[in-house]
Amino acid sequence: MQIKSAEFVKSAQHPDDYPNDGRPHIAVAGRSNVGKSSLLNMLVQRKNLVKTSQMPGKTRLINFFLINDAFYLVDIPGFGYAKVGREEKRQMEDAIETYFRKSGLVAGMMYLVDIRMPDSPVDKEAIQWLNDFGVPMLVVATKGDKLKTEQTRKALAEITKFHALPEPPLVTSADKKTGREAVLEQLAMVLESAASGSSGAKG
Ligand SMILES: Nc1nc2c(ncn2[C@@H]2O[C@H](COP(=O)(O)OP(=O)(O)OP(=O)(O)O)[C@@H](O)[C@H]2O)c(=O)[nH]1
Ligand SMILES: [Mg+2]
Repeated sequence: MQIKSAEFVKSAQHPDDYPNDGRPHIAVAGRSNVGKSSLLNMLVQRKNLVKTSQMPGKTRLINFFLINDAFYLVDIPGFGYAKVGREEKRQMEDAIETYFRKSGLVAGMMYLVDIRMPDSPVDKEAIQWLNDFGVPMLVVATKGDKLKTEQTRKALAEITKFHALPEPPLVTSADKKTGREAVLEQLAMVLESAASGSSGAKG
């Protein structure tokens, strides 16, 4: 898949404000600070389309980006940010759940895991919770530049086992700009199966 255009559409908190124009959504979720915004920028080859944070937990709203005038990439607030209060956490989870459960909007999701945290309980809980929404999930490892080849091999095996994934995650690095083609290829497949009406591989 080629990225020909990418534009920020809006930030939204209320389900009524989510884009609902028939174009499919691909949601990007993961722990706070895992590199969601950085990966999105890498995918669309723009330095600052999506704001990245020095301060984790900055992205509190759901942010929608229109790609190729054809589908939305959606930056979901990060999970597990310690400084979010209980009430705010509940509100964010409600917003995310409503988003995923709004029928037909979300064709697929990418769940990002930091390659240096192969067995994070926050990820485990989030992946199980998100899987219940019945949207096809692609797990992608971020910050691949942080590990050497042998460590990477070990980490991938551990992530696959810990989260009981059907296959090892793709490895990306927003710093080194690697893994882009493989991720886009997978997204194209998800979009294709959504367009052809089959909901793709469940879970
Ligand atoms: N070395 C390295 N650092 C990365 C990579 N991707 C992101 N980072 C760094 O990780 C930090 C968080 O990146 P973001 O892209 O803002 O992460 P996020 O998941 O969007 O964070 P929140 O929106 O706060 O949940 C920043 O300091 C990035 O520069 C990567 O591939 N390699
Ligand atoms: Mg972010």
